[in-house]
Amino acid sequence: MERTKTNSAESTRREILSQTAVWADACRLLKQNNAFTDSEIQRIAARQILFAGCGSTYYLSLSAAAHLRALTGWPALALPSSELWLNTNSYAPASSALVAISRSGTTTETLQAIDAYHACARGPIVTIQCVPDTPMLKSASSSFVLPSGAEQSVVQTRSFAGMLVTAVGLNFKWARRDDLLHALDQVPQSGARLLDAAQSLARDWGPRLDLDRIYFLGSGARYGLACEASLKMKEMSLTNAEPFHSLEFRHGPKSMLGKGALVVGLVSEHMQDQECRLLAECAALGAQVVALGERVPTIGDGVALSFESNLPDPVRDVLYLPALQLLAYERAVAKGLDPDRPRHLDAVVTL
Ligand code: F1P
Repeated sequence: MERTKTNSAESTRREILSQTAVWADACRLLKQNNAFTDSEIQRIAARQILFAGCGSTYYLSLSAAAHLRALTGWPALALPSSELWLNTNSYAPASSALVAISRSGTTTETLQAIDAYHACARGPIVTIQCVPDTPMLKSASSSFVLPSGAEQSVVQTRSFAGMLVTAVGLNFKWARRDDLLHALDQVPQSGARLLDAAQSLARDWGPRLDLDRIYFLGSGARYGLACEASLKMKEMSLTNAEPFHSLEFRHGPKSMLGKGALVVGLVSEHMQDQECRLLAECAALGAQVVALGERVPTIGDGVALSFESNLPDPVRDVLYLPALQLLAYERAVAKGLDPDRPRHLDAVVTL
């Protein structure tokens, strides 16, 4: 399709397609930063670790907290920065550390949440961000700054993915899982190998404007990614999109299925049977199905993208993102929208 002037969208596309280099930078960054001694980790693990962010970075927090719980069994909780800022006493007292995540490092709610948490002196504050020398650093006991993740676009794509790799790597450091930290180094290469297939899937399914409602299903650490995919679809293509914990979809939302529905399954290896059974039910009720995962079957007359990374499950979550981001991008372009300039949105929310 000839890109008209309004469809320049070059920044978003460039940032999505360059993201595996940012993943590699995140892996290098993790080696430089030795977050916490054994005794500090024991103190942190004893109580709840909070992850906080806004919008995309809140959804990243959801994924990172679920990932840490699955990896270690530690109590980890994700919340919007505004909740920690304005309801500090509901969350801080039971906690032992805060991981604050912000692409810009200047979002008001996240800065206020950090100050509120610091005032409680509950434990160390770790920050993950893409812009150096921002106010977010002043209260941090440890910071992971990923400048190559910075974007011109409003919507987060490579920044989100790079910060996710960083958060996942931090979880491995806390869990003392050097084996998984080492495996994480292979992820950028696996992601680069996937980009062509992800672009092809997005070019086929993004322009399917006959599909007017989209559901993203994911469990565990993939639920936060389903939330992020849903937000990308709203921000870039102005499409009704909703995330659900996979099997929750049967409990009511299934009634929305029919010809105009697209269901995107972020299939987990350990839940594959249950999740693929659900996706098959969705196809039988008239929905189109896109299945993403390590090795996934085509369901109905939909499409499947298998990563075939042969990497351990805990390192693979970032591999879902390129296809999800490109799907929203291609749908926006097909609708004549410019993903570089999403309606009503700014790159940073300051209050
Ligand atoms: C977070 C944010 C998101 C929004 C969009 C732009 O900023 O404003 O709320 O969804 O992705 O970024 P930051 O605190 O991560 O800089």
